[in-house]
Amino acid sequence: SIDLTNIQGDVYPTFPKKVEQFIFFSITDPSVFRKKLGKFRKHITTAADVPLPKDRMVKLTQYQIGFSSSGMTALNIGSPGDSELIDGQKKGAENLGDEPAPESTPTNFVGKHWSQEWREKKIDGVILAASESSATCEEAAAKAIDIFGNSIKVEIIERGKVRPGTEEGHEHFGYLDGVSQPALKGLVKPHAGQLECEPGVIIMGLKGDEAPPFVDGQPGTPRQRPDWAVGGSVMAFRKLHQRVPEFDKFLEENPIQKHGLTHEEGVALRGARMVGRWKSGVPIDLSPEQDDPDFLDPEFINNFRYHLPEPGQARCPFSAHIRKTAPREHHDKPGAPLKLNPVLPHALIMRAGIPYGPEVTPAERQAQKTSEDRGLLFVSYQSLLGSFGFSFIQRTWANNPTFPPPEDNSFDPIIGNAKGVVRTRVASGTDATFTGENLEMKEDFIVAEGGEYFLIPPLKAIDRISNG
Ligand code: N7H
Repeated sequence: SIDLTNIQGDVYPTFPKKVEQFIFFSITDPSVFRKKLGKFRKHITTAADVPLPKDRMVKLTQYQIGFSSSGMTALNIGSPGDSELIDGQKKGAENLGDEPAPESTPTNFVGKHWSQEWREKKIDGVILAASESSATCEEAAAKAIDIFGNSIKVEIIERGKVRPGTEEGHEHFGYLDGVSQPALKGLVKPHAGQLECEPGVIIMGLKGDEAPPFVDGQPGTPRQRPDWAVGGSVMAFRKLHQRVPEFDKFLEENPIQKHGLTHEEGVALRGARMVGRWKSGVPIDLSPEQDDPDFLDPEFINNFRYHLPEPGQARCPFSAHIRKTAPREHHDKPGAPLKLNPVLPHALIMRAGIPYGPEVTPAERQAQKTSEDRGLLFVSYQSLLGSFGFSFIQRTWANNPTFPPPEDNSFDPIIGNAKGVVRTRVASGTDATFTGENLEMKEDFIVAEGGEYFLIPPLKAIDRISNG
């Protein structure tokens, strides 16, 4: 059986939250820090403490803590075996496709859109404080900082907040987020069609924490983890700036023109075909022509596999964001055998991000140009980054114009990065009526302003670190 008291709670089942602070810190005194961590331990919200979906709106404050590669070194934690975690995201950002700044060199990559603080600050760890209001979250964050006292220096604080009113739960482009999340076998009873994986895909050392090669029906090779790492996970954090007025302008200028569609309907359909879902969350694979609220039901909303009635892209483009990042079951031709199926259940991530920044202002809407910083504080959890977690999905799927087969010329129109090398990204298939389509996107709608990878240790390892 799985010891839920040993797993931090934003990893699984993820924190219910309206407001969240990410407190990025450096460790100034490791031995004092260890003692303070021992005090903080009782405040950490474990998987056993997080309320289940039916009463997720209860008022509570939740905490989680993690360490970057430099923090792991400062505390002598040892390595759980993840080279991308050890290298850190600054070094890995080039491979994620971030555009290089002019001062970037072959040995020192600098992301063009990375903010000054994310370029320069030394980040050893992160404390997550999540709550139901800004006031309680500020209080919770201050309390955590107070517990660690002078043993840490707060380097960066990122503040996330759900969007207001009926936009709650929607990211800044307007699409409902958090609709599809993998059900961990043995822990979660899946809804119809919900993607499932072994818990070890997300949590280290559990069943399914395996290395390739993956052969259909055969288990992979179990990864060798040190005992202390069992129950841990890796958090990928990315501050992703979203250019909302520019995204809206692009849709306005590129409505799908089909007989019987008004301009607004053509705009909505183009956006839905770029994402793979309507703004409501309804998948276009189930409802390709219009946003149909009948599908807004947990037993329908994820019950699709992209191959009915046939596996082409008439219903959902191969390039759609959700099809690029989670191809579900994949056939490339009618009647052809399933492709990728040994890999897909290993390439799932738990997503736990939250929007940041203000609503689009009337002035920005009028100018069709962003002047305020807003976007998504993207968070994902996986047992290993490169194969087959966040960076694998970003690098080899979203940024790869030839994925999924037989795709041959499409970035993920939402998050696909082209390193600034290709100025105009293209996506095909977003207009089902036009087979030779190459939709040109002359600018990126999302750019990374910073980020880091963190080990989220199991509670037993927190005890070991604090006593060490
Ligand atoms: Fe994505 N968006 O608004 O367009 N994402 N995403 N994402 N995303 C999803 O199914 C979005 C990002 C995944 O199981 C939805 O919960 C935005 C990164 C995966 O069917 C929407 C940003 C990566 C899924 C968005 C962003 C992913 C997914 C549909 C950044 C990984 C599940 C709602 C600002 C590298 C797919 C839902 C599945 C869903 C959007 C980032 C991956 C609306 C705005 C960086 C695996």
